[in-house]
Amino acid sequence: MFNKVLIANRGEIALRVLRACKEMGIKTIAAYSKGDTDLMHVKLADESICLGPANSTHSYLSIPAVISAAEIANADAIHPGYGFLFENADFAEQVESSGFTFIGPDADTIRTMGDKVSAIAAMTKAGIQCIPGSNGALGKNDDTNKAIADSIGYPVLIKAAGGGGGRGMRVVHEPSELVISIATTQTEAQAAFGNPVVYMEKYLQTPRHIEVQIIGDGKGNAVHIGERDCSTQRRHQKVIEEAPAVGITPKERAAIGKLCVEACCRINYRGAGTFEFLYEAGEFYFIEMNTRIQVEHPVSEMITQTDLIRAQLCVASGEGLPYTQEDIIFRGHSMECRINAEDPFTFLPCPGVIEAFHAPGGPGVRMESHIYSGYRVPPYYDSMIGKLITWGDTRDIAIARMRQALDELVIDGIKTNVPLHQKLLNNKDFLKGGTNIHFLEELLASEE
Ligand code: MV4
Repeated sequence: MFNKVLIANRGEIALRVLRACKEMGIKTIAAYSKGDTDLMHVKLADESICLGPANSTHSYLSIPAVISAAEIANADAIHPGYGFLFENADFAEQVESSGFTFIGPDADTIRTMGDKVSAIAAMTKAGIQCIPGSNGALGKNDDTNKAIADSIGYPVLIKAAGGGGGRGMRVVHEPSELVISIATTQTEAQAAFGNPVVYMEKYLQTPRHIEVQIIGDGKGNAVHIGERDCSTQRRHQKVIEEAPAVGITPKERAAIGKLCVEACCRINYRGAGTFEFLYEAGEFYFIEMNTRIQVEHPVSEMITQTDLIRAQLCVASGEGLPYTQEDIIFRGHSMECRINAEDPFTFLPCPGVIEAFHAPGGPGVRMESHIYSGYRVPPYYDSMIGKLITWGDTRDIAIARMRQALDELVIDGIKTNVPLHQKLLNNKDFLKGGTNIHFLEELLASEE
């Protein structure tokens, strides 16, 4: 196992990684920015190194700054968390070539999955169902592209190979719009990602977003930790996630999980990862793979009694997977509310000083947050200040615990989205479960 790990991130995930390291007897180095000197994990870490100014371009996003910090502190490995340099293949490569272990997949895997066209090709080859589409980059021939769209059937979606997470997409409703839509998406993709390549898929109108958590050892072994439903989102920002997904039977779970595990084994996947699917009419369609630990990993941990950060450290150090598939037993239901420092109506960020903080408690309640009374939420970064996670034997119990936990939670001094969560937890469609990716935006629009 590692002696010392550098945590190249901030906020709740930095604290989460620090906790796992401490528990395992691993020394920690907090690499932080000048805007983050008051972070909880900076105080708790064995050592801390300032990366640079608050502006993340010159701190959390600076590859030389992070690698120099690892050298100065004599780290064995670097944990990227999520966000910042997490899915940057060049970073992973430079970490390894500088003699440190990157806690995540190898650079080639990150590169393959970062390009959505090559990701879809790899997954199709591995036997995973993708959305009917162009099966590759679109060429310059308008007639060929029209023929592809005709055979798929309208509406179709033009997506940028360099996109992902909702960036660089355009729906096309009829043939007359196709050629111009392809050209516009190419131009935007070149500007946004430096890559003009686009591809085409059938546009699914009311899917759910269901993703499968996996972890592989890089030696051809992998396990799945079940699925999560992340459909409750606004502008591609997830708001509530849960596991398991309502309506997915143990048989379906085992089947989609097995496919993902087989795909991981085939590509010798190392580390934690997520297969993202759109789920419509009882079918899973692969859209993207995330090569990182995700914000919503706790709901999977809660229903399986696993620790995914510990597992990441185990596979990265070469110790191997801490469990086999038979060890993963699904029990109960878990839900996560992302707590953001933002106006609950306008969604504008609301940084500032937290005058009082009180965390909820009780059975099946887990607060993942770095905030404390007196902490100033800086204006430079993401507005997520924590996650409230509950578990119960049933979904109803997880929800009842979440309602109570949200009532107990005190965050004074700044605005948060807690009222939005409280509204969702009293919405009859949400309570029924199985709402699609448009549910929250439609709900908000209906109230205007
Ligand atoms: C789609 C789609 C419908 N049909 N692909 C958006 C983010 C990126 N991960 C993929 N996305 C979508 N791809 C086809 N063929 C609808 C979305 C989509 C979406 C997906 C997941 C979660 C939220 C979403 C919100 C809007 C659109």
